[in-house]
Amino acid sequence: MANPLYDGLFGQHVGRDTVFLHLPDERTLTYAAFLDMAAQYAAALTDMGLAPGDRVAVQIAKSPHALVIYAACAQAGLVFLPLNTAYTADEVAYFLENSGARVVLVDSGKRDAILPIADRCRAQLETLDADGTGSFATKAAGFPPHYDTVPRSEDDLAALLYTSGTTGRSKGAMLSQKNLLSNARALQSEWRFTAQDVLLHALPIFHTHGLFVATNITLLAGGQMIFLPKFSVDQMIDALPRATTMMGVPTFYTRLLADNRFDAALTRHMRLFISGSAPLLAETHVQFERQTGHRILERYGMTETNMITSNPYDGERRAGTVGFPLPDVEVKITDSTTGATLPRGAIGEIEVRGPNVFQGYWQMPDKTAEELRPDGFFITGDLGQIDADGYLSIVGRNKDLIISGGYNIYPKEIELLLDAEAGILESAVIGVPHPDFGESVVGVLVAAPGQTPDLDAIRSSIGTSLARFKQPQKLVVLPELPRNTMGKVQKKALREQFADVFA
Ligand code: MCA
Ligand code: AMP
Repeated sequence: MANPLYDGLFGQHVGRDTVFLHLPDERTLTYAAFLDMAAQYAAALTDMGLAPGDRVAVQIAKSPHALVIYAACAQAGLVFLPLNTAYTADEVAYFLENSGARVVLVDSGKRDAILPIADRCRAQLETLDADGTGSFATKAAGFPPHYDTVPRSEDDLAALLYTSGTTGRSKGAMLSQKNLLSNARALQSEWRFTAQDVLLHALPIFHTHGLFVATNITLLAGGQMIFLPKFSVDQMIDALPRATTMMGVPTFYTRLLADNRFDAALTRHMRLFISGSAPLLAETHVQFERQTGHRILERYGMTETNMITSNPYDGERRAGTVGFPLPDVEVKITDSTTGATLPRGAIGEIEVRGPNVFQGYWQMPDKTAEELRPDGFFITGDLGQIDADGYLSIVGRNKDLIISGGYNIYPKEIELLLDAEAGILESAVIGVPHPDFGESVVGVLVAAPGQTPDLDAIRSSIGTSLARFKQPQKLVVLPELPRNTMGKVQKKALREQFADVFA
């Protein structure tokens, strides 16, 4: 029996001496070196007592080694669970408890903070640093670079990716081998990725965008990546002449456009620029074409579904739209209340079905049932409209979600913390327009009777448990929150009131 994901992505379909990663300082990593290391890592994980289906939580800086762990998990039939490096120890504790991860890999700098949590959760902790050193690397170095790939079926779990929720509790999206592989194949073909492509990669690799969309497609094509540790305008401009394609969130593109070195001459040789994870303003699309002569290809996806739609490679890339459903993916627009399918042109809930759609939320059957219909359609929580030519536009959200610089932030999680602070009666967290991040977080507070909240103390208190990117960039105090006749907080009114705070 085979292992579809490992065979599909990492099978020996590329010359072993082909370069896979271009790293800073002109270093390179070949496919052979990458796969040999993956075999050693897989052997080390198996030696630690892990069996197929066990979860491996990973919170390490972006590096080739973080990708090697992903490959090793695929080869050993383990479930890869990547975590945002910005998450605090409190946040990591939840993911370890909820997932029952048997191993957690962290940078050595995080070891002391995470070790007590790992012990409590009975997870084995090992360190792995960006330079490839650490206790796990030492262990792995003791194994030969050969490992008998563990057989798996396409419905077996490949990854568990946590997405925040409207209740404030994160949910683990269970992604099967088929989910990942079918989507990578569809995108590779739609976007024409080949072994000649060199993808400029500056995204984090703990989310779908940088991990599955960018990396899986490159692996399938046998292409190369210029692998930057993080986004920096200078490094991007320096690397662009050696790339053929680039993927990014809208913030990448607005930052590049603000630099006058980013012009038609610098990008003339580029084949494709792709944007996603957050809305690309139509004006950014237009400015991009004016400044470079390229039309950005915008696509739409979610953690639970991988990619759903894409603007066409050939044909019109229509600004303000996310294009057409990918092959084998069905999209319909429904009435949020009744679930009935709406006619073309109507605005409603976007629902999606296909081999890309996840298996459900880890050990949360009720949450799964709320969002995944028995007939296989997943309710995205995004509001959309399909035009006469079949292009989908995302016109709003039916979920209380903020997207800041491509990161999702669920207000409930922050409101629960703010409500618990001294001197606070209640709070409402909203997203308002931000010139760099698209949206940014504002916390609106109401003081408990007779109290004057200490905003600095509140900031530092929530800072211990909440990743920095989720923390409100602004806290304001109001006498009361606007409510409708049913008593529900009117966030729309608050968003209007504070629309200009970051202008
Ligand atoms: C960093 N900071 C942020 C963000 N990023 N604050 C709000 N929103 C953010 N996105 C804060 C830091 O905590 C820090 O705060 C300060 O900004 C500067 O930090 P630094 O690390 O230098 O930030 P940066 O390098 O400028 O990062 C901005 C960024 C990055 C490049 C836009 O956030 C990024 O790479 N975003 C991509 C996210 C992504 O891959 N999303 C895909 C999700 P302080 O100075 O106060 O300490 S997958 C997905 O959505 C679906 C499936 C899809 O369709 O793709
Ligand atoms: P995540 O939970 O990180 O997977 O984020 C998924 C959400 O990102 C979707 O439900 C959308 O709201 C949003 N998203 C992704 N791509 C786009 C896009 N091209 N335009 C607008 N929103 C997008």
